[in-house]
Amino acid sequence: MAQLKRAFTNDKENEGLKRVFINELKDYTNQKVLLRGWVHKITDLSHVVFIRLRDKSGIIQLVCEKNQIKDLRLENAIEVIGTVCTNEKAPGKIEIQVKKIEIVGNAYYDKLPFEINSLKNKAALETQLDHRTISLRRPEIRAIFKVQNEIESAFRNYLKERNFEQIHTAKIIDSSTEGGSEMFTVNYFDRRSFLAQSPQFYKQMMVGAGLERVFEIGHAYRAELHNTWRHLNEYVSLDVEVGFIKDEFELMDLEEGFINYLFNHLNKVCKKELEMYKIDLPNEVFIPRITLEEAHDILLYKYNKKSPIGNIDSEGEVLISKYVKEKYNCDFVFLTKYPVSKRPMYTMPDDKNKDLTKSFDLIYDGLEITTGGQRINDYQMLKDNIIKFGLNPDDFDFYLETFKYGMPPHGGFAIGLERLTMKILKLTNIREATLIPRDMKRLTP
Ligand code: AMO
Repeated sequence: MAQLKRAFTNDKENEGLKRVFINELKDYTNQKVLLRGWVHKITDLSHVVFIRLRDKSGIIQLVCEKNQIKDLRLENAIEVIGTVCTNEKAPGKIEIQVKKIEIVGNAYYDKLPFEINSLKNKAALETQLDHRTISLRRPEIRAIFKVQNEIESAFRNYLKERNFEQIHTAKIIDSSTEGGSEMFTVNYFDRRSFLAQSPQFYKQMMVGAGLERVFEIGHAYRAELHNTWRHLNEYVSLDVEVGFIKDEFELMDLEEGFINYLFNHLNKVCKKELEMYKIDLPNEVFIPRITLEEAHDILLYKYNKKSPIGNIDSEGEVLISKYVKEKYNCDFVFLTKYPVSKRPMYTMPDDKNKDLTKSFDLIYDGLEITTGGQRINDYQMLKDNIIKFGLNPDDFDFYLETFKYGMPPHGGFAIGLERLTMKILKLTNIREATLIPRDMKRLTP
């Protein structure tokens, strides 16, 4: 281990210096440091050359002499030894007086596919995605994934603080969870299997297994024939399932609590990234809850907008968000009580009206980011419902088994990570919030 550490820091070759990240430099004024990163910009003023060095934490100005930068090109990976100096005129008010620069990663390109160091000349999204690792070098693109990373941390921490436990469930599965034909098939030795559309069954089964409160952060696969700004064929699902609940409103409370926790967290740890995108997140959010029927009425009477039976379409999502923003000054709205006919077979019917379910969607700034609800927890009722949906209970033996052994009232929800990221940063295409997007046309990089 000691040997490994030494090799990693390369102390001997680097005058005994440990690598410092750019965002730590303010603690090293007037000291000699070792920096590593990429050449972001070169400004040659003939008597002196300014280089902007970029690492994962930021950008710093290097002051070099001409002979120190021989053969240096944009995006070379370099190691730099120099002294940290304060300079009122330098961006960030500190700069590095360079003693030595060494190229540790050569550049072999003729021309960069697009500019990395300028906010202007933004290449088309498809070009950026074609060259994903190059586009990610742009600080404003990296910022999206810093925010996404922090969403994930907040989700995990919020739930762990509430006695939830993280699970990882199988993605190669035997049968559909959400219904419909939108599944990818996979050859599984001599059988056909599918890629999971959602960890739905497994998260419920884990509640029944005695874990009671679980969450999963994992990929979900949808073979949907939608090539739109809000659909992916592989996305990250933030899934939650809770045992011993009273009703679906408890789940909405839990999700509302998460949104508040998240916004506070992002306001603390992603200040720079939010500023880059000019985003101002409120510290407190009260999310109105309206039934789907009320939403239909509002859309019809206020906007003359007819909705599909048992749902609202994407135009309806935008209009209902507009209404809630004007009336409650809130970017979110829970729509509740979806009809039985529009929800999967595991959804608990409403206590008062058996045509409705104890389910909900969360709409954020014109886009559905969550579906959730209470589930049927009675074995016989679930089995009957599977038959009512025209399915064969034998296909669901593995799922139904848990329900024979005292399944508590339970429910949960799932949030699409990329959709949430996209909406927080007001991006216009879900692919921008996806590190390696998979859509109907894209299977590389
Ligand atoms: P649903 O199918 O509504 O519900 O999915 C939940 C959330 O996942 C995201 N999402 C998608 N994101 C990008 N591209 C897609 N093609 C895509 N499809 C879904 C959305 C959506 O709101 N098992 C239930 C959840 C539950 O009840 O716990 C389910 O998967 O943000």
